[in-house]
Amino acid sequence: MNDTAMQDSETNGVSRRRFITGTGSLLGAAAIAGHAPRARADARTAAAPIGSGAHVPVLVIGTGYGGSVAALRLAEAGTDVHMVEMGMAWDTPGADGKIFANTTRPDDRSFWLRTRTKQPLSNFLGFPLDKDVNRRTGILDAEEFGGITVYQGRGVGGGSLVNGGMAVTPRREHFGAILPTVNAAEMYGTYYPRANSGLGVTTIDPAWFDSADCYQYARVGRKHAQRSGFPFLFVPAVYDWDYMKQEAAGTVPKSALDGEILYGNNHGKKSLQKTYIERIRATGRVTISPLHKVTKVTPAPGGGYTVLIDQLDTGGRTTVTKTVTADKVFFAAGSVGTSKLLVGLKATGALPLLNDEIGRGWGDNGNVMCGRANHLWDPTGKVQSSIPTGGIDNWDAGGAFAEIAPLPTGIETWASFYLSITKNPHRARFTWNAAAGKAELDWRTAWKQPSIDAAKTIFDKINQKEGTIYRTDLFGTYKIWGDHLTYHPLGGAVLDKATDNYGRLHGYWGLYVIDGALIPGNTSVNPFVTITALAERNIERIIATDL
Ligand code: FAE
Repeated sequence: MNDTAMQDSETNGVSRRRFITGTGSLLGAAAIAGHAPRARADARTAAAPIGSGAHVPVLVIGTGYGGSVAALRLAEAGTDVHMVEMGMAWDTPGADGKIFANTTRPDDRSFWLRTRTKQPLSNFLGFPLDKDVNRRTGILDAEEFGGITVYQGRGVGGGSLVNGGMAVTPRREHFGAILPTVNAAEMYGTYYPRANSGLGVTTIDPAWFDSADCYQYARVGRKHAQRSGFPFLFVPAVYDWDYMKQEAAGTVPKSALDGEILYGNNHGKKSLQKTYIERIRATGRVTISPLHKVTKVTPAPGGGYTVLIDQLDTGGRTTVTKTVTADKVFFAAGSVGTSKLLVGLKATGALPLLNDEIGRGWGDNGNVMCGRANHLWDPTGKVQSSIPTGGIDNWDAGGAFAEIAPLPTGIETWASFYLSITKNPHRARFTWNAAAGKAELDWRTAWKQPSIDAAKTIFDKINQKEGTIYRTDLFGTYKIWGDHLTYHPLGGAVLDKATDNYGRLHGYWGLYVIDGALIPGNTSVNPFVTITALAERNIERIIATDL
């Protein structure tokens, strides 16, 4: 059953006090035909999205970290909330009986409206890896701008559906550079702990790490880092370690140990669906409309805001355009989604009073990837857990924090692979191209050079010490650096610039930003814990003063 089919019959009779979501399954037809089991519907779940003409107290655009924190806390405070999500619900198995596709076997579920995959690792041993797929509203968006491809999650749960689950709190001494106008004592005393607890963040058992075959690659990474004098540290994550131990023992279906990650994890990972959104469901005050995309927000004649929403089918086509009103609107569409919406709304006169900071301060969190070719006596293992657990911290000396990442190919590669987060000073800006009717980003490919230089402070030294070389076959032919992408878009509606110090947009009462767009371009580590903690801080103040 897809939510388009259900829309007209149930829209008007829906109580806002029930949790409602469409299935949005790509392979819904197969499920109906009995070729795949349908996920058991939650008792409070019905396949009815928001109806045209509806009025809601609060509308949240997006169901990632910021949006989920806002919806949960508002609902707990007694406010009814409607969440609008352009991606699918991801609650229904496909023809293979699984909700999510495997990273090594991308299919129609894997990419957002593409006819050919665009995998972050495009090549292996020089051979291209991408393949043709049907154009569907899949889970991973590889959104291309002039100088950079920005990877983002699409669906109920946002980036938590596709990300590596690395849940890192930045070192406190770096916080002043990350969010200079936010009280660090409050963040480290209250909001980071609240976020870590809400997300279910834990660290691997070091004894198991030392013995598990699936972390041989990380132990090799640790050994090489330490032999070159770099500190290795365990990176916390949102994976159920007990489940992973059972995967290793062969007693449960495998997920992290079967290479699942980029296109979703069928087991083990505590995505937002299993944490914040599970708690959101329990409040009974929140409804969610998947496959609904907000296109316009403008002041309503009688107060509040008029919101235009396109309902999509799984081919990405608009099936109906809805108009709803909301007293308050939270932009939680992610750094790129929120920035694109806001620059468009300002430029086209829907929200002309937004200030000139809109679209500015966007950064890539200094992401750059590389691989090293190890000696034959340093194998990294056939089975690699897709959840990274270790990092190399050279931030203070070299401006780089490198995750020791897996290459879960299922074969021995003798490769060590890394995602580095670096101190890159460049910031880009979103602007509105009126002729093309779309937002553009002025990032330039050459701006990755400081990130490459920072990563080299670690890996040149390790290569020299180990007598090894960089892999040149992973990102093209004879290309060392994965400098074409980011997984960590940040900024575009920066805190205390485009908004006040709690995310209230300047120029309009009742409009808020509550996602990664608030953070000015870099968090020194992986960003979702900081996005969650900042959202916890801001929503607490907004509930106390604005509702
Ligand atoms: P996000 O989670 O992106 O949620 C925004 C939601 O809004 C999405 O579901 C969109 O589909 C939806 N949306 C956008 N526009 C609209 C619209 N117009 N109407 C309706 N809905 C809309 O935002 N971070 C870490 O900390 N650790 C990691 O290990 C890690 N690994 C990553 C791996 C990958 C492959 C990727 C792509 C990201 C990774 N990240 C990681 C980044 C992390 O997932 C990201 O910073 C957060 O998801 C951003 O949270 P937001 O709440 O800002």
